[in-house]
Amino acid sequence: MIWNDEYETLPREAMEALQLKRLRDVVDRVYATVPFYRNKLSEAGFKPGDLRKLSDLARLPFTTKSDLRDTYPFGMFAVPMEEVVRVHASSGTTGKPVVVGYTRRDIDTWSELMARTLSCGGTTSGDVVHNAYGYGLFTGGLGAHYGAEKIGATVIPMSGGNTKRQIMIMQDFGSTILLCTPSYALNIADVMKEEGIDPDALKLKCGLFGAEPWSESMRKEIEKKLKISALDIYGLSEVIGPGVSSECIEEKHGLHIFEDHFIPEIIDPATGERLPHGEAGELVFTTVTKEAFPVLRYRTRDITRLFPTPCSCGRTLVRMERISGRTDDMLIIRGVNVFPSQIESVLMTVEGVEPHYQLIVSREGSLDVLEVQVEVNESLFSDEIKRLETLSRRIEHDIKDLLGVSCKVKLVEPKTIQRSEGKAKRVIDKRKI
Ligand code: DLL
Repeated sequence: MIWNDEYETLPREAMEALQLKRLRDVVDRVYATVPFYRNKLSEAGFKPGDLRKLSDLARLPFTTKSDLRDTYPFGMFAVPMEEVVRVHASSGTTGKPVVVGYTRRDIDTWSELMARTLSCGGTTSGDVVHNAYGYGLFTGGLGAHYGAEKIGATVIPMSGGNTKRQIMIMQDFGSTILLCTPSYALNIADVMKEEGIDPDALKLKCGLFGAEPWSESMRKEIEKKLKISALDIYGLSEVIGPGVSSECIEEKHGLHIFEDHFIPEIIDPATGERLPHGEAGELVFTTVTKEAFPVLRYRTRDITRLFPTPCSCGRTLVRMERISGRTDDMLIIRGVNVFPSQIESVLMTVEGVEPHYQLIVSREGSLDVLEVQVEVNESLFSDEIKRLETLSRRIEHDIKDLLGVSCKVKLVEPKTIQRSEGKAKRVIDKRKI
């Protein structure tokens, strides 16, 4: 099912003409309103009007997460605050989040894009959409919510957590579409099994899963355990949130990018050179319709490749392969983006803790588990066990406070964590996805 026939099936030439028109418009707008972009564009010798063809995009400078940090919180907004009706935020590399803003029109655009995404999974006004993405600063909950309402479906705004209750509501309310992270979908399936609930007792048909990496084998497992079709959906706060690209139920092969709003490029992360279709590299997006928070050539750090092969669903939108990794050290733990540097910033506020630590991530059942091992100095380590335990609890609490993820802190003897001979290996990720 295609939500917006006109734009999702545009012939290539018409799509490129539309992209060029919109790209010129956004470059003019940010040049006029965002000092960061005016400076960056001027440094690159670029003036509004210089953009003649779509390929000129490759001459524009990149934008990175650290640019967003430097302009925290609202420095990248292209409209006055009176026009901003909503903000969301995602993890930055330090203690401060990245803040993104939306005008009323941006919220409409986002709702349209999420309506498209949900339609990729066959959602109609007759469906009951069980939305277990987190509501709050995270873009998942509210983004999906507005899209489902736009379709006219019945939305259950569950947010995450309390799995047994989620299952009860799904049974009682007759949920047909499930929205959550893929690992949470597996968790729901496991709890259903423990509770002796047969998936046939539910009306679920399809799930739209994203916000973290997953694999084909996880798809198969979710589909088998919940007896549904499982689709991959992708997005990031800096670009809009979910609603950037989505698989279609017809092929479940690659995610269609909503190119009339976001122009994708793949670059070599080392050189910044643009790579041709088919080659894997870092995904870069330019938003061409957003008003409050447009980004030019934003480096997502996500690795994928693009392929323009026609799709049997009828969409002409280019597809991206599922995300295969990242170029930085960001981890996603239970759907929350975590940078090792954020944990380090908490550890370094604690007296007696040494700057040697390691994060061990594993999966128990379908749940991510994070253990933080950190060295403490000799005098602290020889202290009473009780004091050490109190200290561990305090660090666990501070990490939870800052990042919103629970972890287990293990204080270890000086010199037990392996020293690096180059780049420190801060993370041991034992998850098999
Ligand atoms: O995770 C938006 C979202 C919400 C997408 C709900 C899909 C569903 P952020 O919190 O800003 O936004 O995190 C964005 O999550 O750069 C990827 O590294 C990762 N990510 C998102 N979707 C996928 C996916 C939301 N389908 C970061 N596969 C992105 C792999 C994903 N990684």
